[in-house]
Amino acid sequence: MKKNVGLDFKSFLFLIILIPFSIVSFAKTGVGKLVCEYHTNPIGIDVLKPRFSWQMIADTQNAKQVAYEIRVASSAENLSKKNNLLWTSGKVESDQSVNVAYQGTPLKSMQRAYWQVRIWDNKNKVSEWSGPAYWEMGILEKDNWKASWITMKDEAKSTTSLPAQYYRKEFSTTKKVSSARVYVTSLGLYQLFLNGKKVGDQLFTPGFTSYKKRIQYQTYNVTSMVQQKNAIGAMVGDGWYRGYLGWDGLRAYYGDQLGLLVQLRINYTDGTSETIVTDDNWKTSYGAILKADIYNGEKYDARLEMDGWVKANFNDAKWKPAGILNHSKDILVASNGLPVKATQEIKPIKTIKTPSGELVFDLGQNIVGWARIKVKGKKGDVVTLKFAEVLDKEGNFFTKNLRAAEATDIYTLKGGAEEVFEPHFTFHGFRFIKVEGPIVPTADQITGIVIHSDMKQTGTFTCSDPLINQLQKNIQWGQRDNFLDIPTDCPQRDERVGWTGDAQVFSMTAGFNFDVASFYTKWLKDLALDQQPNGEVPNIIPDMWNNKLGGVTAWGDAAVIVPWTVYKTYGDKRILEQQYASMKGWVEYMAKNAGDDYLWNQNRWHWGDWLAFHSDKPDYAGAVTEKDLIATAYFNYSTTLLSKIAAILGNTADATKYEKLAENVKKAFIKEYLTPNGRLVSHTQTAYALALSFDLIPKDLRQKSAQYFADDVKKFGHLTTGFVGTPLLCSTLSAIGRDDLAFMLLNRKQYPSWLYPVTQGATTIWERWDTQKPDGTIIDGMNSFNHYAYGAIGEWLYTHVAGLSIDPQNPGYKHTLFHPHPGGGLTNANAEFISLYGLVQSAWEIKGNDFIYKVSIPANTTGTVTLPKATLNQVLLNGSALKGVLKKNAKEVDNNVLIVLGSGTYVFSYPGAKNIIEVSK
Ligand code: RAM
Repeated sequence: MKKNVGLDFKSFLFLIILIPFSIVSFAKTGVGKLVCEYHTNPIGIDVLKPRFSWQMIADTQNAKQVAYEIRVASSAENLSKKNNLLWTSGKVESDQSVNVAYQGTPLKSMQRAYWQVRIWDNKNKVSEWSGPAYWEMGILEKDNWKASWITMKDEAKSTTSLPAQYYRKEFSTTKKVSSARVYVTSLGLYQLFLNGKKVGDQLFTPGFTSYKKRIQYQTYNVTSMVQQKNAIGAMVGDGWYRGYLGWDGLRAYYGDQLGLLVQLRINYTDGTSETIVTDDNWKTSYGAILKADIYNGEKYDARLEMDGWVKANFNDAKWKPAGILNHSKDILVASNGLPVKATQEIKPIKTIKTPSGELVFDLGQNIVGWARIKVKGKKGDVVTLKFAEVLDKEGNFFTKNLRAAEATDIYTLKGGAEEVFEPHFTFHGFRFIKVEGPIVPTADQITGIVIHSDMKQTGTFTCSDPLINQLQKNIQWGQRDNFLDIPTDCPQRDERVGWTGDAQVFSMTAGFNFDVASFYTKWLKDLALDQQPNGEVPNIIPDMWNNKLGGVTAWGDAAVIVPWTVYKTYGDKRILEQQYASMKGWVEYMAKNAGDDYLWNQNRWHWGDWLAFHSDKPDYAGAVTEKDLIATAYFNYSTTLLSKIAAILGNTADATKYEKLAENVKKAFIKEYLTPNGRLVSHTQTAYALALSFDLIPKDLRQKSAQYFADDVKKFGHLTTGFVGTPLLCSTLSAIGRDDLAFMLLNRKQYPSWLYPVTQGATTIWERWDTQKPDGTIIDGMNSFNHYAYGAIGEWLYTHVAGLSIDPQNPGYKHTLFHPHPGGGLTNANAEFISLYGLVQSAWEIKGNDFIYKVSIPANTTGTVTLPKATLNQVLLNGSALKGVLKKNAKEVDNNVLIVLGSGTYVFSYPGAKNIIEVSK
């Protein structure tokens, strides 16, 4: 008997060989990449019904999920034993694998839950249960906040920046810690420390929200940091709350007192717990940060450092007791956005002595963040660092475009060993660093630190033209540099605020480049809160200006368009529900303004086609688009979207109401702005791009309007559009069958064009077409080298040039439309996108006379491929003629071949490249 139980050598070998095979065969249908509310294992969230997404893993074509089962428990052990489940979905016949909402027992404050999922595929195979993932709730009930807001009592009032405040408290534990979480926020920006170490790697916490209405707190797992004798402390700087904000030279918009709120919850292995909270037992002091302002920079005196201030047994006799601050805790919300982090380090590529004798380091890339320096010198020696995006025509350091932002960090040495400095509560937008002595670091003692909201890169676009590839890089850098907790217009001057128009026009491109789901979800909450009771959407969000600029066209429309983008890109229906009242408010606001004639044309302020091309030549002056035409066009567009959204949400009454309203606006637009001959009263590229892409031209006149549009592009030979027209320009030309003109605009290298800045060495997108003139002159004042708005061309590169688009009927890449448009002399283009389902790819190449097209469709999704200028008989799949199901699913339409496909990777090829190139010339 015994003998039979043991393994003989042969069977052992057999098993060794067999095991990997069985793993491979399990892997055929599996689940992975579990996320909850777009995050892997998030902690401290306050979404009461969190949503789960997972990826189906399959190595066969046409893989589909036909059912899923989710189970949730309060511990990993319970989950595996199926004990005390918080929720079990049972087997749900559904192909949904994205954003499935939790439906279990209501979740409690600070509760952790573990979940796992398994799926059934369309071949009736059930996967293994996924490994467990988890999420953890934050503080949900108001009375769970035991901590008090504290502040520095009797701080002298000041009209300029004040030093950062330091807070500390010591405490001991006697029992064994099983888990510890700290919940923390501030009025101003904080950095939290426990026993000498910074807690977490997040920066610019608690983030920028509409502070009077909501303030985020962050949750950190500090289990491994708690000791027997502890010191906890925080530095709090002015930040957006109390620092300078906006171009008026004003500060302290949200309050003139900084504050801190910390609640540390320690659970012990014996089942008891303890909570350490901010109260008047904490102590406070100023320290080495003498000034910390986002625009102006940080002044740090290392001689004033208080060694060991966040360690136990520090002598804080000179510190003063903190005061209790009477500030609401009802406005506290969990932080569910994307934390700001330092993501890259960049070394100078050049050390420059400018003609006027300045010592300047060139990072070779316009970044956002700061410089870390290492220096050695005497106590009291000073290093001054200044930041600039460019050198001027003569090669000197140029900061006139920063306007009032001083962007200067000053470090005073404590002396002795090598010292390392990086600032805490400021950021700069820069490529060049000017160093003023007496102490000057060398190039290898300087490092550029890149910071931004930590978005995963989801998209790549490349093609055969290096200049266009550089343009794409610049677009992506522009996004990194301006997605710093909120979508800013620019990161360097005395502005850096959430301009709604910029965000709106760039949102689709943003959603291709990086994962922005939770980033926008957070910002949209502030948009809704800062919206006026009459629905008016302020120009900037968060709006410290209290709507002083009023709600204007194409800017306020962010209320409708940005949620629509999130819905399209991630299939996120909840964002439509959450923002519905806000969207409706904005549309109703326009409707009220427009009145009975449906024209939003009263004499009021609009930015219009902001920063459009202006020419001095009288013949070419026709680039100004009337603002009220834009206003009525956008009124129609947002109303149309609202009607679609109402239908998606099952609100048929609103769907009909807004469809009617949109129709009336369209009729009014036609009557007021379109001649019976298809000409628009503003005979400009922007007007035609708007009217054609928003479907404001009756069918029988489209051809004529399209001709006027094309003629205008030809007349100028370049674009004339601004913030409003530019994002629609190439896509509208493509839509009217004029890829040739769209590519002409894309390929143009002289001003005005997208590639002109690239030829001038730009590493980000410029605010103006002529931010730097061909002769090197730079316009002073409002003129940024890092404004993403014109980068909105990125969407067209993905969707059109490479051919990868979302199907709005099946959003979030559940069904993808693949339709490449080769042209412009390009010989290849490749777009890749990491969707919630997995990698989607659209890549074409011209090889000799052959057109080769590769598509990848992730499991549990489908696609429709359009092969340009092809016939059914020509098309080869992986080198062989189309057959079987594929052949059945293929048809010829308008000289193209259309094929509906299930998941998988497919390589099509066919001759006729010459034909394709010809057509798109
Ligand atoms: C500028 C901003 C922004 C734009 C507004 C109208 O000050 O930088 O880009 O939206 O003006």
